[in-house]
Amino acid sequence: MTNSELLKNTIAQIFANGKGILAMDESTPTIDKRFSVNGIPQNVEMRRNYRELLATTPGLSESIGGAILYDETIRQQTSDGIAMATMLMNSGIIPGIKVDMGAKPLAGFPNEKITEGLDGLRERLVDYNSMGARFAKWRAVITIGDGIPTDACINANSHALARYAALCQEAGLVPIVEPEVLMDGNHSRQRCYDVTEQALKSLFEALYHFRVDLQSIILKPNLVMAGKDSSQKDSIADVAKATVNCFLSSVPAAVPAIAFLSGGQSPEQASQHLNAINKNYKDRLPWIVAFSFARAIQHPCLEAWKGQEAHVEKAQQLLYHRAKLSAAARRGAYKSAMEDHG
Ligand code: 5MM
Repeated sequence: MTNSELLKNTIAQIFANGKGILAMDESTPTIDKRFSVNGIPQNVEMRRNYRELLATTPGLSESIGGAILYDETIRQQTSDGIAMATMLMNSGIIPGIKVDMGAKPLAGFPNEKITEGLDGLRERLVDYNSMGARFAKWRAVITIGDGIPTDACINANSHALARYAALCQEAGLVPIVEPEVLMDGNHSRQRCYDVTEQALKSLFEALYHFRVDLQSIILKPNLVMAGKDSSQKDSIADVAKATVNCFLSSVPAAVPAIAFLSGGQSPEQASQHLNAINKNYKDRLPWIVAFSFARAIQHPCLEAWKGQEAHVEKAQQLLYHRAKLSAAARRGAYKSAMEDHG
């Protein structure tokens, strides 16, 4: 199999039969913050227990075709001594890995960030490949505020995403490219539309310049919606329409799949929005439109677990259910009545 066939084959497996991606790649500060909110001790063993709970959820592979791991997790084993990536692979879920080193302040540009991690990435990708990872993820963070984002911030992040993606393809790993326009702020839906469109156009220009094969990437973007502190209340139909229009004008049809992040929406909202896009615009979309949710799949599960062994079964049932609903939304078959059967 050529490298290009390998990458396309990985994408086909991840999204086969209406499946999507579970993002379980929170960095240590992020997962510790989520643990702290739920009164869960923040240490390496609890993080391992939680990631084992996620990876061993019975039936998860009915809805999840790929799971993104964090560096600490891919080096850990289940309590039966099986490497976490092998555990996932054995249950029919392709393991992936977050390879960026986080979003850091962009010098000279207050309140803006640049994602770091390109130094030594070629060597790290070889390591991750040998640990079983078949795809990777890099997240750029774009903030909307007074006078921001600047062109400099958007273009610097696009440049980094493109260099990362080229290195991944060279190493035989599918790059997930994630330019996230944050929901934080009181901006309007139109402002989110404009910034998302600019970020996507900048990204695809950079991917072109760095000779990235667009047929072998996965795009992980935000939805187009008003900021979470905005007085504008978006309807589900408004968000679906704005998102589809924005993406049709900025994402080439060569891209095989778009897998949305959830970005702080409630699990129900994330399902409703994805469902409306697939249900109402199916015939106009040249790409698979799926999900790569972290919070919108994990939230009820983490709340139920509370770090206690006695709650593992219930927590896994909730994870299974939320993954099922996300996959239903990918098919445009989600209905709010399904929420009751968790
Ligand atoms: C935007 O975050 C990604 C998707 O998660 P949500 O569906 O909750 O928005 C997520 O994969 C994120 O990139 C990872 O959790 C890593 O984030 P940190 O902040 O830990 O680097």
